[in-house]
Amino acid sequence: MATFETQLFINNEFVDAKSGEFLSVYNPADGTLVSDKIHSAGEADVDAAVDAAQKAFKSSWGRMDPTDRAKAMLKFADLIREKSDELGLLETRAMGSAVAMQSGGYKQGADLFTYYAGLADKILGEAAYPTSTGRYKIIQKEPIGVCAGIGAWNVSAILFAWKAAPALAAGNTFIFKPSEKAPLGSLALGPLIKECFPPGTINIVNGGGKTGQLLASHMEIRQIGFTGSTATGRKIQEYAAKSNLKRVSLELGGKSPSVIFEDADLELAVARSRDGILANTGQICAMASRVFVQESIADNFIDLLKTSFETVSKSGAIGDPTDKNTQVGPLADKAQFDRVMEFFEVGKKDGELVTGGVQRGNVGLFVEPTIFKNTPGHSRIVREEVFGPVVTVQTFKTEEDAIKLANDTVFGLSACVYTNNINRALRVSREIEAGTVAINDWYFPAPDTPFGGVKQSGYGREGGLEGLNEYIQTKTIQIR
Ligand code: TXE
Repeated sequence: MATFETQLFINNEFVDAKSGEFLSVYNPADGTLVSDKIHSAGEADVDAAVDAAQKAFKSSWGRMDPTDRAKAMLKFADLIREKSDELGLLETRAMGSAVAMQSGGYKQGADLFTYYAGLADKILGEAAYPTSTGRYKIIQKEPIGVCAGIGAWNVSAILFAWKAAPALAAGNTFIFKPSEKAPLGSLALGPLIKECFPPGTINIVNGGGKTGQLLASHMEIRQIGFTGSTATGRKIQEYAAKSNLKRVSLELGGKSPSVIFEDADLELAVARSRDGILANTGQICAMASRVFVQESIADNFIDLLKTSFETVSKSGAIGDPTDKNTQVGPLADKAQFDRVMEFFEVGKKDGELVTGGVQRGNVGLFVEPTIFKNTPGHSRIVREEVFGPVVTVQTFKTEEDAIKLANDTVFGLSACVYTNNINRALRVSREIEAGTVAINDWYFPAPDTPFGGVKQSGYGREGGLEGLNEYIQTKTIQIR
């Protein structure tokens, strides 16, 4: 395995953390230490990153012609695309998900830079004709300044690009803190950043919650985009409120429903449910972890899903995540593994185990794909995000019941609806409280459309034109 970067990337250079603190990363596939020398940013380091980003905003990137900004972003996108396999492997090594998934994440990250590069020179304002007051009005769209992003560990590339690409397209500069569980891929972007952007345009600071708090509380950071748990999202909002009231966008957890009607194509519903549940070992925020199936087809559906999980389990698709053919790797780290194991016990106590519910083998943090049925709505396994290859299946009688069950959650990130009746599909999509809905499929975000949640899944949107608006502020100028 090639070597990897461990320092902070500030002002286009790799530098030691002044804090003198380090993080450790273990490979969840076999428990070996990847590194205990990942530099962790303290206050002076975060200040240095903000200072570099501030200078780039005031002198280089922030003043650059938008067409040139677009060219730099397109070059960056191409470099990421070229290196996506290598970058994906670094993610896999730290957090264990299948390399095909993580390389795909970098390809989508590259696509996000391509998409937002196309918008960089199309950010236009408006003007209003003179009125009786004789005032001519200009509505100007401006960048905000230094923006920051804090990422979770599940698909770092997309979480980074969702924030950095629109921020840069609008002329802002950026600081990213990857998760302490998966810093290697983000750090490997350093040389690519240096090749494309003026110093200070994108800075990468590693660290855990303390570093995240420093960013969210910083007086000179004007916007922060966060992906992670709801508990941490609340804190980010609090830090912003207690510091400089910086703008905040939050993409938090989910407990997304999948509603399967008796008129659905059953084989398709089973196959797409399986793929959505097992992708990234179930560690995807939009994953539909609460399945609701119409009573008349419930037994049949559960049997088929069980068979399809067991087929995956026996097929060799679960295993060494660095193998390109592996579909399911281990869970990200010991904390995530313990969390999933705890939920297995909750499911067994409150419901009925259909398949899985145990660790897989005794090397690494692997678990078997798991289904529970007859879990009551009040059970923690139905209410809380597990973030593993685990689903609960409940039944419903009518469309009305299905909608009620689907909305019986504090979250609202995503939903799936399986039916061959387009009127029903659209009716149910309208009633479901979620930021995204997939019909006859599992939901995976695309660069050109907004992604984000309602209720306690957060606010703000990433991707698409709406994603750009998070990084733009409006100024009205009147001329008399
Ligand atoms: O998340 P955290 P964790 C859910 C999922 C998972 C659980 C815990 O259910 O099991 O959250 O995961 C940074 N101030 N999701 O512990 O703690 C932290 O360093 C500022 C769903 O990894 O929220 C990391 O960079 N930052 C989710 C990021 O926040 C802080 C994806 C996320 O960490 C901080 C991940 C603080 N006080 C987990 N404390 C999704 N939406 O996809 C931590 N951080």
